[in-house]
Amino acid sequence: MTNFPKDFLWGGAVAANQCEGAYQVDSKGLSLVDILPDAKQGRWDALMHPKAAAQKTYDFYPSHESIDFYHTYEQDLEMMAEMGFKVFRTSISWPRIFPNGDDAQPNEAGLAFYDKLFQKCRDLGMEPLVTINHFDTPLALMEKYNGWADRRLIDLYLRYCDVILHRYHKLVKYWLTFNEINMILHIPFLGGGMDVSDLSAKEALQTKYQAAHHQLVASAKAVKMAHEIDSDIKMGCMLAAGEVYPNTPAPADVLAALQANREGYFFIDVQARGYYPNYAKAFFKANDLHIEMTDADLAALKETVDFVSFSYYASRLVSADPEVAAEKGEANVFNSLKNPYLPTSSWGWQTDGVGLRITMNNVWDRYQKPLFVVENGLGEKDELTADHKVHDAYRIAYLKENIDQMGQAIADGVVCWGYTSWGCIDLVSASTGEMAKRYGYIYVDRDNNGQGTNARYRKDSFYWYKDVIANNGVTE
Ligand code: BGP
Repeated sequence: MTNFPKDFLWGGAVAANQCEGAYQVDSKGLSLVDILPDAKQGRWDALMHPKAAAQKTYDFYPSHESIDFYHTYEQDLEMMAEMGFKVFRTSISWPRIFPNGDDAQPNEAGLAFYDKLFQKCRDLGMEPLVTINHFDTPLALMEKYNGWADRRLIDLYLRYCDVILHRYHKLVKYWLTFNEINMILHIPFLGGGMDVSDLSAKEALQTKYQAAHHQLVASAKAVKMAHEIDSDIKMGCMLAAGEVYPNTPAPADVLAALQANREGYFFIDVQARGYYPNYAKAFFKANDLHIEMTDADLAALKETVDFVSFSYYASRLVSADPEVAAEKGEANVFNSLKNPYLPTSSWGWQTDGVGLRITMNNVWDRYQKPLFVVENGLGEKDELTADHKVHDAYRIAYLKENIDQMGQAIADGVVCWGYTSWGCIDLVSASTGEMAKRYGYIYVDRDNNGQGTNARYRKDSFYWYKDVIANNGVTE
């Protein structure tokens, strides 16, 4: 028995900067991630200190070449179609279209690549689901404007949107304006293309929320633009989600969890409801933040998204007690406390399928807009056997638990359009810059140092997911 509707969109997700490689091919400009150091440093460490990172030189940087999807996309998409994908999520690389972000004309070679990519998806019966900005703002916009801290990024982003929406609207129906928009508060370099490392804590907070406002206005205006270009287009927002639990039933801990959840919901409250929530205004006041917003901005925000998408990997845990809170030990960017009821992955992420059901119910209850689970999965080290197999029972167990809980959420009454598990083909990790942290159903023979044949092999999870799709979500 399946809980999933018959037109449920099953598929997988990648992002341009983590799979395409070809980082300077066909006049592509540099993006933020192109200057980060290699796997050994840990990308998030570098992201906190971009200037330090930029001073280093490396022989090989994984995302420069990645898995070379720019040249292998046809055969890779064919393997995804073999699994039965109905949807394929990827992003457009902004610096392929506007190499410097503010060029007079778009780069035709970059546009031509996505013509072919999206057409190939269509030919294989897959809906492309396209993220407009996934962690790869053109580097030149950081150097010239300090990224989204500057209001002018709104119009530059909208010019880019205007070009790609006009060009691809016949091929692409589903769009996301920004990947994990709330990440701008945690990793401002990656999320906002800006350096706040020299600022005081208060100035940094002010800058991050001002930049967030610029992204929210840009997102709302992009939604309006898309609807005007083609009324069939569905525009979504995208949150790095994961329910935050209180460490104990102490009311202070419950309140701390509520506040931590709001830090992410703040963005979606604006994008799905069309106005700033009162608690955000109270937060700005309490922290003496003065966010410049014009009447025209507030009017623009009224254009809301058609659906709400999110990534979900794990739940989180907070405490109001500063001594307990100091014990945080997770590798996750959110710095969660350790939850003794949950297993921990090799990278310290605490996996929690029930947390997906809780998150889906809460997001649905809050917005009453269709959901799309656009990232979920387990990053692990895989071993390729001599006969080119990968026995990834751990990944199957994770996905089974999460897909079953997603089905339970749908049985609870949540409306969900689809599911694209993350990194359906192995690619470079966003947080660590490694190839070794793998999520795929398809193994790619390339390591952190660029060694390997770059050949593709089907993991055990490939055949498992193919059956899940064929049986519309039955995981037995
Ligand atoms: C999300 C990003 C993705 C992706 C994923 C897994 O935050 O949207 O780009 O990489 O996390 O994270 P990681 O690659 O760090 O394991």
